[in-house]
Parts: sequence; C-alpha cells; structure tokens
Amino acid sequence: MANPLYDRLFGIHAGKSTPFLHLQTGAVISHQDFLGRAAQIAHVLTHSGLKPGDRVAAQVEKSPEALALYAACVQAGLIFLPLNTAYTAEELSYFIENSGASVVVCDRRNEATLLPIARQLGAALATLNADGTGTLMDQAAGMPTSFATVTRDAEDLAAFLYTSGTTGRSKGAMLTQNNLLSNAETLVREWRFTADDVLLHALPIFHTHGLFVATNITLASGGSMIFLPKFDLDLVLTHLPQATTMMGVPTFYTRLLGDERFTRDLAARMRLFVSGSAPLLADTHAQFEARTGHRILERYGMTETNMNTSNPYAGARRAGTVGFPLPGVDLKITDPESGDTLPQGEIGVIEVRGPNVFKGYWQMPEKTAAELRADGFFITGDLGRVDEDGYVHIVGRNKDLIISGGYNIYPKEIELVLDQQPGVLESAVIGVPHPDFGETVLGLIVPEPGKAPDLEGVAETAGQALARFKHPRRLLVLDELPRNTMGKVQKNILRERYQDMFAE
Ligand code: MLC
Ligand code: AMP
Repeated sequence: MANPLYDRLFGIHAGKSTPFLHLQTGAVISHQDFLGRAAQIAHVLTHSGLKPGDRVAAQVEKSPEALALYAACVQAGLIFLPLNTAYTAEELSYFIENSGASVVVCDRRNEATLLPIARQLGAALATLNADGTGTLMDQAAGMPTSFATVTRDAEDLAAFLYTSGTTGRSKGAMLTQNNLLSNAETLVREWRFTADDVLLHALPIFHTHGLFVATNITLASGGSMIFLPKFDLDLVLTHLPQATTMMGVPTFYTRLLGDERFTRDLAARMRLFVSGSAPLLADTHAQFEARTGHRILERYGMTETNMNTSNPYAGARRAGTVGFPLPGVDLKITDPESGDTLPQGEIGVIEVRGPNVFKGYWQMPEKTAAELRADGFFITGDLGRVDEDGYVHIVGRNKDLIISGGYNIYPKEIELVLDQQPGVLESAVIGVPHPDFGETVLGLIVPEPGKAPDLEGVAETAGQALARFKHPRRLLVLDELPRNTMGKVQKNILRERYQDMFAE
C-alpha cells in the first residue's frame, strides 16, 4: 500500500456518503465530507512548505476539523503531535522546541501568547477554534477536496505523543503507522466492531484513548461516532440511547452511576462499554452490572504501546483484571532489579512486546535504552501478575505516577516547581484516593528553617507553570518528610497517612 495508515483508515471511505460524525447539533458529517476537509487541510500544510516527516503540533479543542487535521497529517506524511488543551504556555514551549515542530495550530484565544514562542522557535502558527473557524480553515476553504496521498512506509512515524517521566522532563513517544494500524485492526476484531456501530465519543482527542483507540477503530470498521466536545453528563445521557458502544476512563462510569437517570433502559441499545487509562474499581464494575446488566470490558494500554491487554468480548470479563495479552502482544512479568522473568503468579514489572510498541523517545536515546530492551520488550513501569487462568492483574506502579481522571501526572514535575518557591525547602507530591478522579494530587511542603511559605502564593505560581489538572488539590506544610536509611522520601508512608483526605 502507498500509505498504509491513510489507505486503511481513511482511503477506504473515499466517495462514501455514509455517516462518520454525528454532532450534538444534529448535523452529520459523512465520510466523504470529512475526507474532503482533511484533503483541504493537507493542501494548506504542504503549500506552507511542510515535507513528509515534519511535525505539526496542535493544541486545539475537540471538533470535526481537529480530527480532520489528524487525517490531513496522515495523508500528507506529516507527524501529528496533539497536545492537551490544559497545557500552559510554558509547557507548550517545551513541546514545540523539543519536537522541532514546523507548524503550531492553536485556538485563537491562545494566539497572542503562542505567536512569539512559535516565532522564536521558527514555527509557523495557524488558528483553529472550537467552532471550526480560524486561519487554518480560512485557507483550507479555497483548496481542492482531494489530495494526492503521500507515500509512506508502515515503519514511518505517524505521531508523537508526549508523556512525562520520573525526571520531570516530558518525552516524545514516536509512534509508527504500523503501531497505530496493527492495534486498530486487532481491537476491531477483538471487540467485534462493525459498520453498524455507533460509538459515543466523549473523550479528548489528544491522547491514545480518544484518538487512536476510539477513533481509529471506528474508522477501520466503517462505523460512526456521536462526537461530543467533552464528557458532559447531561449530553452523554441524552445521546446514549442512540449509541451501541462507548469508551471511557473510570471517572465516566462513576459519574454515570452517580446519576439516577442512568438506567438499564437508557443503555438498551448498547452492546459494549470499555474502560481503561486508569484502574476501574471492582465495586464500580459490580454496581454497573447491577444497574445496566452490562459488564464493563476493561483493557490496559499506554501512550508508548497503544493497547496491550483486554478482557475477552465473549468470555468472562473479570473485575479487577485487565484481561489477556492481545493477539500479537508478548507479555512477561520481570524482577524490577534483575530484569529476569518471574514464575507465573508472582508480582513484578509488566513488560510488553509487539507491533503496537513504539519506536522510542524522540531524540532521547538514553531514555529509550532505559525502557525499551534490545529484544523489543518495553518496560512499562506497571507492577502486575498473571493469575492461573492467564488474566493480567495490575497491582501497582514501579514508577512515581499519579493518574487523575485518566490523566497521568508525574510528581517530580510538580515537586520541581514547588521546590523553587520562596520559603520552601523541599516538597513531596503524592496521589491520594479521590471519589471522582480515582486519585488526586496532594502537595506536602517543608519550609526553610524559620520561614512560613505563603501557600496561596505557591499555588498561584504553580498554577502559571503547570496545567490545571496537575495542580495540587491541597497543599500541606510538614516539619519534615519521612525518609528511609538511604535518605529516600518514603512516599508510601505519606500515601497511607493521607489516604482518607478526600474520602466521601
Ligand atoms: C479536569 N480537571 C481535572 C481533570 N480534568 N483535574 C484533575 N484531573 C482531571 N482528569 C480540572 C478542571 O480543569 C477543573 O478545574 C476541575 O478539575 C473540575 O473539572 P470537571 O468539570 O469536573 O472536569 P471535567 O472537565 O468534567 O473533566 C473530567 C474528565 C476529563 C474525567 C471528564 O478529565 C477527561 O475527559 N479525562 C479523560 C482523560 C483521558 O482521555 N485519558 C486517556 C489517556 S491515554 P477548575 O479548578 O477550573 O474547576 C492512556 C492510555 C490508555 O492513558 O490506556 O488509554
Ligand atoms: P499514559 O502514559 O497516559 O498512556 O498512561 C498509561 C498508564 O495508565 C499505564 O502505564 C497504567 O499505569 C495506566 N493504565 C492504563 N490502563 C489501565 C487499567 N485498565 N488499569 C490500571 N491502570 C491502567
């Protein structure tokens, strides 16, 4: 194939007037219209001088046009780099510089802030607003609705997704066409997606879950999506009766269960609810089944690997497990120190290998070498075990990571900001249980001797540097941090001490 990802996900729909996106307004965008829009954007990007392999950074609200920008990048052989809309200018500046993006696409309201940053880094800037207006679409309007697809190899890069790390610096995970395509094809088969499916899409489209899992599967199977701007409980309840499938993070499901309008009748047409990105409590699973008769299908994935394991479609979906390795994925449990494979049943680090596993971190060979073994196994940093029936259980993390409402937050990044504040000697950031977000961020600060840091001031400065979802929900002052004999902060003790802080 000339461009496997484009041909298989998008090209197969050429000329079809079948529905692709159902919007909240009632409007429907057909496959053909969507591809036309993507082709127009591809013309704009290539006219501005972009060549295959160049990076296109996009911090835009969810809209059909934002999705068409992804399709345009695939068609023109450009590397798509979607960015969380919550990122601050400081965070964005790093991503643009690190990726060497040639173009930055942003919402008009961020244009004034981002223009000088883009200019300084030698990137062009275009706007794309939540309502689909902006300079990108102004230029696109005059372009032809077909574009000669650029030839790409399955091993060529299709996207960079930035993921933070334990050192506080974000890393660009390089995903190839085949990483995305192989995973989409597998999931279509495993979860039995067909052209008759209507997926209720309420996830953001700047992460693996909403962009590659939900969207690519829908494209590969020829189905359609009810494309909501975000997870809004009222909107989801309104549109659920028209849907056959839904994908979400656990917060989606706990919020639905918290509303008595969510009933068995409302979910009558549904055939599949999928959960991932964060642990789904066994209790939520049970409550969901009692309310709707549906057993949520939980699966396990990562930015670097797409999806690795899934509970079975037809067999038993076991609460508290993430199911079996997907076809083509090798999974082993290893000793965190030696890297040796552990006997079945023992707890260790989950490692995975397969066509879904990324090519490494952009321009970070040491970080790549530390996490991706020469034989292709990726060291996930998740702790797990495989039970006697082959189900994978995730029991914890060997990495200092908080997952709040499905967003990954690396404490180190926040600690670096807190440590710089006036009067702060040191800090520790931990995740504690939260009824809505699963986990939330708690910041613990040790003042310099004789100082009393202004907590409001600290919170405000941290707020300017970090995306909203990373902000500590609470800051507490401690005399000292518990340390082990090696001098390492014992976060487990802190997590235990504050575990009920946000209990209902
Ligand atoms: C929003 N806020 C969050 C937050 N989302 N804070 C912490 N964690 C989050 N996830 C902030 C808001 O800015 C707001 O701040 C306040 O918290 C309350 O907002 P809200 O209205 O309750 O939040 P809402 O907009 O409804 O968003 C919650 C959510 C959303 C759960 C719907 O976060 C979401 O869609 N999450 C999905 C993330 C996702 O797609 N993850 C997949 C990653 S891929 P204030 O102060 O302004 O009120 C991956 C791989 C895999 O992990 O396996 O899939
Ligand atoms: P990200 O880097 O944002 O892609 O997040 C990936 C991480 O999310 C994984 O390493 C896991 O820690 C976590 N994760 C994803 N799915 C699940 C799941 N079903 N259960 C528990 N943790 C999960």
